[in-house]
Amino acid sequence: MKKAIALIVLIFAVSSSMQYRFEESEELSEESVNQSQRDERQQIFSIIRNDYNKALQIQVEVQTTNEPEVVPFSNNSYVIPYFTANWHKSVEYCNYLGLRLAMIDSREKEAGLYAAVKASDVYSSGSTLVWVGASDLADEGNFHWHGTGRRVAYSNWARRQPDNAGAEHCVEVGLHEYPSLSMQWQWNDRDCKANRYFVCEG
Ligand SMILES: [Ca+2]
Repeated sequence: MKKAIALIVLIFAVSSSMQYRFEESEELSEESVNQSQRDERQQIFSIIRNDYNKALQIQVEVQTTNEPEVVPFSNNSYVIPYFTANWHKSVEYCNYLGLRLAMIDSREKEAGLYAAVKASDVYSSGSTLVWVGASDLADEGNFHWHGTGRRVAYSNWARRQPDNAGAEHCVEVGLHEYPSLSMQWQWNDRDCKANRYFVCEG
């Protein structure tokens, strides 16, 4: 009986002591969260938040660059996606990239654009045509640059172009032999619904 009482007392004492230690440690931890530790926690949360945001950013970038049909070629400020689209879709896609369908406002710029096209995967020595961002959709006969709204001042039309044959309102440039039209790195007005490679610029 005495042994039993002793055991009960012992158990009580041990459990009380554990309880006390537990409470003590709780109290200690409460006390120990001083300002500097709170600041430290805040800093850690902030790092986690930043990393999370960074991770999101990386994910978005990976999603953007991993689209299988797009093999962008970058030269200076040009991006030339490796797929064809009608003129309107080309405008949209350049905008989607945060860019615009390319403008040509000088002989130098035209030479730079052709150099970029020639160095890209879309180039073929027999025929290479790309959309640029000019059209007379809004005002027949008066070509304007979509990206700036400015009238086309500099131009390099192929012979007898623009001819609005049928209904041609968008500007393709490059190298091509049509049955009745020879384009030697020159411009032609063309049906906006035709599919062409295109050049975006930053
Ligand atoms: Ca034409």
